[in-house]
Amino acid sequence: MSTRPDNWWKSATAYQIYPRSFCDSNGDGIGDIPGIISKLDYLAELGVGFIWLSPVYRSPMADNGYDISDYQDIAPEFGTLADFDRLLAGARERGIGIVMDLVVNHSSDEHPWFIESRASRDSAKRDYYIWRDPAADGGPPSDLQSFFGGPAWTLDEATGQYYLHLFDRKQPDLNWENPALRQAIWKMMNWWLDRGVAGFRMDVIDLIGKEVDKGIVADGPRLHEYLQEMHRETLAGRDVVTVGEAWSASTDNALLYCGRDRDELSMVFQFEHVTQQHDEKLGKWKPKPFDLVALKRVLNKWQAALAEDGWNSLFWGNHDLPRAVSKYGDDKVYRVESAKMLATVLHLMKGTPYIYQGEEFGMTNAAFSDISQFKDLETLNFYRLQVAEGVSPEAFIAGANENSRDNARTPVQWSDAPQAGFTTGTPWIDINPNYREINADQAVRDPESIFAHYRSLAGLRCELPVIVNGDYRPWFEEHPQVFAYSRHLDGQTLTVVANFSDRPLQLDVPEAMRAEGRGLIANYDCRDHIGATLSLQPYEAFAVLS
Ligand code: ISL
Ligand code: CA
Repeated sequence: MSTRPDNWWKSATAYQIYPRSFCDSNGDGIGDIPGIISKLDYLAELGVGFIWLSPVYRSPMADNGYDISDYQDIAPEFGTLADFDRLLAGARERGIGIVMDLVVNHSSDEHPWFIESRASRDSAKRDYYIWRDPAADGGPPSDLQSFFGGPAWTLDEATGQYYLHLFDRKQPDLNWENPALRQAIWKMMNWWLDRGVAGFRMDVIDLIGKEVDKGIVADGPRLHEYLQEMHRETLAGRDVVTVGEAWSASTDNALLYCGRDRDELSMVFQFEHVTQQHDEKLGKWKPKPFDLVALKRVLNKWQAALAEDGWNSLFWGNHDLPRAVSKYGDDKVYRVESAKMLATVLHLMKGTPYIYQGEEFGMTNAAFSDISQFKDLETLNFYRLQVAEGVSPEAFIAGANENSRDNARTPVQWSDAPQAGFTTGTPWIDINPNYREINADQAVRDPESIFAHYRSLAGLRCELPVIVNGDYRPWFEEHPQVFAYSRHLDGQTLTVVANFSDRPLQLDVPEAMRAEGRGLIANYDCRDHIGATLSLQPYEAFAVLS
């Protein structure tokens, strides 16, 4: 790694792999590590700098690997440690780093730590987890709810205490207040770092400082103390990238995680642009109509907040979110145009862009018709809860087809072959029938494809420092259809203009925004100047360097 430039992850384009749905090498219907290895050339061609690999550890798979029973082994359905080492080596040969998913807010209930912890009240590892006595009436210690629905406490009959699980009952929360637990985590992290991984994406990391007796879950008082200890004990002196998943991160506290003198993380995933679209009561199951002005307000605010210090992560989608083109674009008439527009707008902002598998050729939401097609425990739990409260199954499925996590989890559509070339067997979750038109094979061969567009963007990042380091200035902040901004560095200006709608439009361009120079990228005809007026086609987007 010593040949890499300083802060290599700032000019890199990241790519997320959700292994279960990526590529199946042995016909069992489940994606695996040899499948990933077989696609490394594809990822190199796309221009990926590092892969965020969703969990591949040994796991009972209650939450598809976000429930780990052995942090230092690979799940047999995904392969072996030897396969993993081959993946690391193959990626390294192509200049690609592998970033592991660090899931340490909780483990699986099948982890030996939890098995020992629950064995008796005075077990040596009792305190690795969060146990509390029942309330006076025998019920849960508090009314804290799990993010997956239902109480966050489950009674262990044998020892008569409740354990905390902010997610599924098969995901007991680890007790970060215990120094021995923290030491065990540092040891495990160093083991992976010594093996050669390029860093960590840290699952729900803003929850580790919780003070559960005070009802404080996210952004707890000891969070940053733990992250600094983690840095000291594992990351310091290593040239790695870290990104913390932090739903509670705001522009007020972001620099606590990634400020230059903090010695914590490289960046966080913040979700304000996602949650601002959710209903106050029913959350993501009842999304609000899309509001571009509100979306821009959030993204522009983050660009401003981390302008001088810290670093942004940029993403439209991940394995928990709907498909970008379905959520923010038009996945029917203007699928290609809008997918390219979304990539252009996102990848030319300041920060590290993350592509979620399949996004690079415009995969769409799942459009399931029956609840039996959904596999995600979160969706299935909320279905039960909400239907019991009177929501009709049809209404719930309509919401789930917009926002369920399964939208992102249908298998990657590699080709128009049977099962989309994902598997020779029966896939663990239904493949989107649109794979005959929408697939990687087609996209790689077509010079005008969404894939080609993403590849150009990744190339431009490496070529032009203004994309990586330039200042950010928004334009047309209150315009309901236009997303525009410029970037500035050393006398160069990069201007990005996008029509975020399916209607053509006419714009009067302020003097200071006009530009003349080199057309960098476009999804319609190339443009090398921005004059006093602009007319934009549906979802048109382009960038000019002047
Ligand atoms: O997807 C969500 C938003 O509705 C949350 O329910 C989600 O669980 C949250 O984003 C936290 O996500 C992370 O931790 C979970 C795991 O299920 C997710 O896949 C992971 O990204 C528990 O480990
Ligand atoms: Ca397999």
